[in-house]
Amino acid sequence: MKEEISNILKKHVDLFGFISIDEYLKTRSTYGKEDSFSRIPNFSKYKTIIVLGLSYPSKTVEYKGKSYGVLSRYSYNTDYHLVFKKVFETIEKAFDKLKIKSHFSVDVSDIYEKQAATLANLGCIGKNQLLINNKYGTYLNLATILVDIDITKNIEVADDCGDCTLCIDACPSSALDNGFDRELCISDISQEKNILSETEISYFKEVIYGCDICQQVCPKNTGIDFHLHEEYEPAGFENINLISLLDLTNKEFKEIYGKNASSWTGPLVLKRNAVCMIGNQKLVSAIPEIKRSIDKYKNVSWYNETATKILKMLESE
Ligand code: B12
Ligand code: SF4
Ligand code: SF4
Repeated sequence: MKEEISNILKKHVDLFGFISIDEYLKTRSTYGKEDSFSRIPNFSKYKTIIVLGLSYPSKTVEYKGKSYGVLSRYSYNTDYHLVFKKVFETIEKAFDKLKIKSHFSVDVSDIYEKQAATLANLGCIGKNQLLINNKYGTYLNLATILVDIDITKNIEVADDCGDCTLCIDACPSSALDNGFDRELCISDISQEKNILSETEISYFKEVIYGCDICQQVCPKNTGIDFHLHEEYEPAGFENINLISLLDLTNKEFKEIYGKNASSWTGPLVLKRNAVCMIGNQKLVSAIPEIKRSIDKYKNVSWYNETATKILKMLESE
């Protein structure tokens, strides 16, 4: 059965591994984690976690320069949740034929995908906090399928970081200095609906959403650039004109970015980030657009207060 399952998975994902739910739960409890798994119906009937990986290219598009903001690499085209969903629908049909019951999840599950992946011997978690696989490096998106049969795991040895500290040294916000501080991570700052401090505003130089620096400096990613999925190739909207973005209506935003990973948090977060970049790039000519947006979103304090700070910065130029 393991071979039949592996043959199905090979056709649809780049990477997969197996870990028994018992081992996952035992390891998890050593970290004091006692989640209820309430979001997974009939959790107790499942026996194995299959961890799936889809690789995405590392090659970035050229940054268009002043008055543009570029997306981080994983969000160049189709949201990986949608890509995985499609893959899973096909796998589920094949599993059904084998009478295997399965439950798929990506991101929102109670399963910590990176940790499940390490237990399935797919790699190690680097000091950049990401799963590093020997073949694909860190340029992977992960998901899991629970199945109601036992499958033994493969034995493979993963390298660890050794003495390297390149990602810690390169992180602009020192988020990796003591393990990981989520609130300092620029990727988090670029996705959360918060009023940004001057230091946080200063991080928005070229990249408008997400952050790839700790992947780009990682020697485990050297020479790794797999182009295996059309959905992860540049879609043509990675370089975003900052002023045009401010003028987009919600409907127009949805039409362009609706299926993109950057859109899950809504257009206003991206617009707030655009205003930060306009401030850092000293685009004084954008003052009227910023004023219009402050007026339009006057009831959204996290947007308004951040944009007002930047407006003052620009007006004093
Ligand atoms: C929330 C989230 C974020 C947040 C916080 C990330 C973080 N490191 O905590 C933010 C927005 C910052 C973020 C950023 C990014 N993310 Co993110 N993120 C997630 C998400 C949805 C949940 C992670 C989480 O909060 N876990 C809960 C917390 C409590 O876990 P924790 O911090 O690891 O710590 C606890 C556990 O690890 C536990 N523990 C420790 N050891 C063990 C062992 C076992 C067995 C168990 C069970 C538990 C356990 O104890 C710790 C303390 O309580 C995952 C998907 C998922 N479901 O796993 C993707 C995920 C980790 N992100 C991913 C990616 C790609 C990114 C970015 C690169 C995106 C970008 N370009 O901007 C950046 C990278 C930032 C970085 N250096 O980590 C990928 C990682 C792929 C990979 N190769 O590893 C994932 C897996 C998404 C996916 N489905 O592909 N992310
Ligand atoms: S994603 Fe960026 S800010 Fe976050 S830890 Fe990595 S380098 Fe630092
Ligand atoms: S840059 Fe170095 S320390 Fe950081 S994850 Fe890569 S190998 Fe590990």
